[in-house]
Amino acid sequence: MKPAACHPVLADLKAIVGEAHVLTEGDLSAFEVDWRKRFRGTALAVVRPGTTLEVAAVMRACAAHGVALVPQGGNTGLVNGSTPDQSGTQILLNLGRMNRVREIDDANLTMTVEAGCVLQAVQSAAAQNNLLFPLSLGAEGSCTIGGNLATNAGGTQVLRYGNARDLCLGLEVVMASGEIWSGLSGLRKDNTGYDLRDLFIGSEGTLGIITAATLKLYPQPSAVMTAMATCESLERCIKLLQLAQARAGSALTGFEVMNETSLELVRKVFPQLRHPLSPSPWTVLLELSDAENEEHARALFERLLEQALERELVTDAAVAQTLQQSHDMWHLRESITMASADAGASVKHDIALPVSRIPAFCAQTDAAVAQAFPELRLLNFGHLGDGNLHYNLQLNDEVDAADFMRVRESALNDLIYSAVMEHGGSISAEHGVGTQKREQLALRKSPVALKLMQAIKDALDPANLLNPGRVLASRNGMEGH
Ligand code: FAD
Ligand code: 2HG
Ligand code: ZN
Repeated sequence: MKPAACHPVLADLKAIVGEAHVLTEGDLSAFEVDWRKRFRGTALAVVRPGTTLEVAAVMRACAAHGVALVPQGGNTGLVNGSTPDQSGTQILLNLGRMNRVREIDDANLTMTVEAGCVLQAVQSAAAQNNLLFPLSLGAEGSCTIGGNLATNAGGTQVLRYGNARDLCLGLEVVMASGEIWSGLSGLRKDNTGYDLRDLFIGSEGTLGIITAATLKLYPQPSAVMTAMATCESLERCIKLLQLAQARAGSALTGFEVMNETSLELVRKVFPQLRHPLSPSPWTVLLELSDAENEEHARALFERLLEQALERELVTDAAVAQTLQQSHDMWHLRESITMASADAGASVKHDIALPVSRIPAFCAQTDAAVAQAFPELRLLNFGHLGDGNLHYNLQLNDEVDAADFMRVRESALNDLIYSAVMEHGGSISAEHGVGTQKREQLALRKSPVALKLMQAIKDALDPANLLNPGRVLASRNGMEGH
């Protein structure tokens, strides 16, 4: 039993959600350890509510006892936002039991789902109605829609459909007071005052607990085709992107890049995966979605790649001929994060830059990192079409990871984030801030922006009970690690 297992809030919580859904004993590591296994917290209890009313009652009980609460969906976040700190005083509120699809309105092209619905289940529910919910990311088998909205997740379809924020029309949120804001509107237009929905999206559990969402759906495209191409330089990848956008317009639904070091690691860790093209400095994965038919999409792809070859933008290209080949191509791209985790420690930077500045940023930063940190390997990959790179540095086996993180990580982050700011970028394109980028955010965001953010936090969560120490530093000593 945990030392704090007799805390008076626990009796209240058991009365609200039932004893079976207040976990204090046994192996709680699936909830208490983050996906990357970098942070191990200790919760006062893991609480698993089944309804919005239960969430509201849990929140009120925590508020009455002055107990802080960490909302959690699938625990796939990459910035240490979804696990408790080490104090043993925080309630871990896991939304996983709230996984019902409440409504699908095919005429309005919307669906309303509970926050704990796994993203893949949301996609499947839409597909069963011959509709598309386009949000798509490597963690879709375990991340939840609540977590996706709380982090404003991006993924591989942003180019065409936008990120999680663009795919959400309404929210239901439990406030720090325990009140419920019922904003589950399916309206595409509503100008009645401040946009409360957008306040909660991307707030990483620090302003309210998302319990349900109304999401935008789209007609299923008749054909989706995938291709891979190799390029000698990032400049050529960008020229290929411009060509693809000019030729395919909104039919271009994905444009991902991978440097050779990323794919080399995938080859090493997952030798069974098929690579359609030979190693090259850069490999691009393109996806076209077509409203007409497969022949149309294939012809468009073939013309596009022929032109790219003629203009020497690409050195080689392959269009997937079967669904299996298409899955194999995506599998390579989606395996980089797993391969990196398998190979050991890394320092991640999920940065955004104007696409036009990416070559200059990389030329400058690659050289500076290679000089100052010769022991690191650069895995540079990501959503080039969105100007979002995963500029990750993999530690090699000879480096003591704990030592590196303690002594050198912040100098590495400073180097990279200074260059990001110099080139007009952002230190987080999609994973968010959590505790991992909290200090950097305080350095890089304008004082006015930080003051506004703090004012919003103070207004919505005056006692600092919701995910304290995430995004913004705590002002009452409650820290998140
Ligand atoms: P969690 O990890 O449980 O939580 C994330 C944050 O949201 C925490 O701050 C938590 O407190 C808060 N939160 C969770 N649920 C709620 C709720 N109901 N109400 C309020 N706050 C809540 N991200 C991308 O953007 N694009 C990608 O392509 C991408 N790919 C990934 C691939 C892999 C293999 C992995 C492991 C992660 C990836 N991620 C990606 C990162 C991650 O942000 C997403 O997986 C996802 O959005 C997190 O959802 P989750 O349910 O796991 O949230
Ligand atoms: C992706 O695009 C995810 O695959 C994860 O955002 C990136 O591993 C990473 O840093
Ligand atoms: Zn990503």
